[in-house]
Order: sequence, then C-alpha cells, then structure tokens
Amino acid sequence: MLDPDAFTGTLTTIERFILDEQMEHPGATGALTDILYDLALAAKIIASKTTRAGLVQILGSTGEENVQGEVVQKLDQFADSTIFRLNDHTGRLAAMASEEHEDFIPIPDRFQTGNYVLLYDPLDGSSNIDYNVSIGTIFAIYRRVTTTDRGSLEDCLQQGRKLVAAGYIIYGSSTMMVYSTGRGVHGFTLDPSIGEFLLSHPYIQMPDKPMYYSVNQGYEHYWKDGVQRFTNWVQGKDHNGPELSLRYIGSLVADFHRNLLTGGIFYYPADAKDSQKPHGKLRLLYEAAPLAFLAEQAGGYASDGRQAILDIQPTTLHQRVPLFIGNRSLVEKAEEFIAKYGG
Ligand code: FDP
Repeated sequence: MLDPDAFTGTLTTIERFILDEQMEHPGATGALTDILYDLALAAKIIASKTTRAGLVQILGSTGEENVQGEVVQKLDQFADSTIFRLNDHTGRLAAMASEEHEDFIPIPDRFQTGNYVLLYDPLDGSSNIDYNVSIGTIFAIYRRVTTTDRGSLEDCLQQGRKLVAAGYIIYGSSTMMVYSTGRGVHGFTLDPSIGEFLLSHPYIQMPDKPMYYSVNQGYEHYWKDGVQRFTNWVQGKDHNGPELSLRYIGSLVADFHRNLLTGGIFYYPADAKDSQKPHGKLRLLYEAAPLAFLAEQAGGYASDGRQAILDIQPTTLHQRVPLFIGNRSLVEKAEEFIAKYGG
C-alpha cells in the first residue's frame, strides 16, 4: 500500500496517483488505470456543463421519461453519453450499464472488447439540477466473468464484493472525484484554473464520532416500526441514542460525501409510499453497491437493514434496495432495530 504520509505537502495529480497505485500491482496491464483516468476526464467534461448550466440554457427537462419513470433532464443525457463515448472504443470494457438505459449497453461491434465492466449513474440527484444543488456521478467497475463472446448481462449482475473499483464525482461548490480500488478511499479536487484533479483527501476514514443522520423524514409515516424506532434512537428520544443532528440534501452523492467526511448515517428505507417500489428508491447496482464499497474502505458499513449491501447478489439491472450507510456502529444499530421491530 502507498504510504499515506508520503503525500503530506505534495502536489499530486490524479494521473500520478492512479499510476503510482498501478505500480503497486506488478502484473497490471494498465487497463483499470486508463478507465479511471477516462472517468476523471468525463468528470471534467460534465463539470464544465454543470457549472455553466444556466448560461448554456441546458437546464430543464427533455420531457421524456427514463426506464425508472422519472423525467429525464438534458444534463442526464449529456453525462450519460459523455461517459459512454469516452469508454466504448477503448478496448478495455466488455460491457457497460447505465441507470438511464433499460438493458446493458454492449460495446459496438466495430470496437474491441476488454476485461472490465463499467456500471454508472451518470447524474444522480437530478431532481436538484434546476436548483443549483450538488449532484453527482457514481461508477462501479468489475472484472468480466464470462469468457466467450462480447460482454453480457451476467457480467453486469455481480455482487458488490467483486468490485474492483468504485467512486463518485460530486459537482458542488467544487468538483471532486472520490474513488477506491480497494486500497483506501482517496479524494481529488478539480482546480478549474489548470483543469487538473489534485489529491486533496488521501486515505479518507469516517470519523469515529458521527455528526449527522440523513433521511427524508417527510416519509416517516410510511416507515415500518423498526425504522421509526431507530430514528427516535438516533435523535436521542430513546435511551442512550447519540442525538445526531439532521442533514438531508436529497442528492445521494452529496449526502454520502458529507457523512463520509463528518461521520453519520444516510438511509433510504423500504416504505409503503409507493407499492411499485416496496424496497425503497435506490438502485443496488448504480448507487448502493459502489457507495457501500467506499463506505467499507473508509471504515464504515452499508446494509439493506438485514445484510451487507456488498453481499447481495443482483438479479436485475435496476433492482432497488433499502440502504443504510455510514458509520458501522450506526448501521448495525439500524439492523438491530429492524430485526426486532421490522423495517
Ligand atoms: P433524484 O431522484 O433527484 O435523482 O436516486 C435518486 C435520488 O435523487 C438520490 O440522489 C436521492 O438521495 C434520492 O433520490 C432522493 O429521493 P427523495 O426525493 O425521495 O428523498
């Protein structure tokens, strides 16, 4: 593992850092390095639009709905096609899947395929686009499991434990890319004046003492008893609760990012609000699993209330799961309440 202290006082670009990590693996082909570097490039291209969204009149919906029945925003489409177009022809991927597409996305026949699979949520938190609230991109990289033909659905439906790398880009007051290849979580902040991501947060660990709980409490009356009682406990209403303060942006990447740095728990439980979505709103493959990978790498934990998110075997591309993610002690407490009172 790279020495965390080695970065104190240095000016390290994301390219340098990714290459240094690659050199830790003597047999590495460089393909994963190049995928990560292309994602950093996608981040810069998407950030150039999110920061100028009002100016270029790109705000607003296209009027279409995506496969989730949500209104598609123009920036979603832009982010989606940017990531696809940077990755379809490189020969490093066997397949892709995006939250915006119903089926997995094969690599076009005219291009070679490679050993990795990329799953992504191009613009998460998109209901916030028009209101200048932070939004994000989430990505997950697996090794392909099939050996014949070009990539298939099977390559995309992998357990989070098999992740090779995962991360997100947050478009906020600054743009940051945070990722892990299983050797710690590292954050890079974009310096727009030079167009480079610079290492700003090496080896992120969730603080032991959490500050916030984050949940859409407007849906409280749709929750099961276990989630309700857990929330009372977190607030300190119940005996021994930690009395956390509430912060909820409603943009998963932004909520997760804040809690990663401050300590806390984000949850989007199963609720009775929409009978079409009995398992909550968030998607296992595009949201829950990659963030769970980061949480565990940062000393935290993610659960669906009953088992580790990373242990769930996906059965469909757009599968939804309840998500409890953050400090391990808090997530395990949520599991305890759910086991006892349901959730
Ligand atoms: P959005 O609908 O704006 O794209 O999964 C999408 C997501 O946002 C998450 O980013 C966010 O955490 C959640 O949905 C917010 O949902 P609620 O509005 O139901 O709280």
